[in-house]
Amino acid sequence: MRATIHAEPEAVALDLARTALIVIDMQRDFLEPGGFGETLGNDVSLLGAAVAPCKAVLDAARAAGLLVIHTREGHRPDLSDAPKAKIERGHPSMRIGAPGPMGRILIRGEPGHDIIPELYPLEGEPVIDKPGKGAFYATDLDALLRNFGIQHLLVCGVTTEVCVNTTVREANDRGYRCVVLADCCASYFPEFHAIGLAMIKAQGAIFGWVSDSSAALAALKPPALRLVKS
Ligand code: C5J
Repeated sequence: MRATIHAEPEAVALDLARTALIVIDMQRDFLEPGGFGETLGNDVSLLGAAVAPCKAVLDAARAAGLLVIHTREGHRPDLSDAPKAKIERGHPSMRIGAPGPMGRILIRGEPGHDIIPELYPLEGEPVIDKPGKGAFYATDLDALLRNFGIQHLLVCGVTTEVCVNTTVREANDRGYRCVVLADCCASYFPEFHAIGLAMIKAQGAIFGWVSDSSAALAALKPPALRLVKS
């Protein structure tokens, strides 16, 4: 099924059978108090605005039969996949691997590492565990997308300027066309959110396109409903 999504700098034609929704790092460690995001001194409540729009798009993507992929940033319990340079970076209140209120910070299998209940993956939806900021680095995401014949990605998640931006750049270099849904993404820094989106769509969509949840919902509606005014 074909659809057009309104986006900047221009609308994008989608083949929905070749379009996946990717939800990046909507984990308790980033969105809830006591996790990795808060250890870095951030106000994690700022990410909450993305949850409802993201949930609406997730529900619509599932109803439209899109491939839905979730990612989680985190490390093995023995930290063998965590570069020292990452663990030692900055002056967080707790470092990666330290015991926090939601378990060890950014460690796979711990409560804080898991996806928030509102956006929890359904049985069968692929979850990509990634050690880095980009979802293609040291994962099988590219193989999975190619095997499903995916050409377009609708992108949601946190944070806009870090894992969303890095993943979109990686995807773009691999030939995927990314449409980032602005209100389904968030940052601890509203100005970085804005500039992160501006960078993606600048210069004629240098890395990708920027749209929003209402445009995505319109594009994902069954064709018979698209003509009906709401
Ligand atoms: C960060 C992410 N900000 N998911 N991770 O460290 O954006």
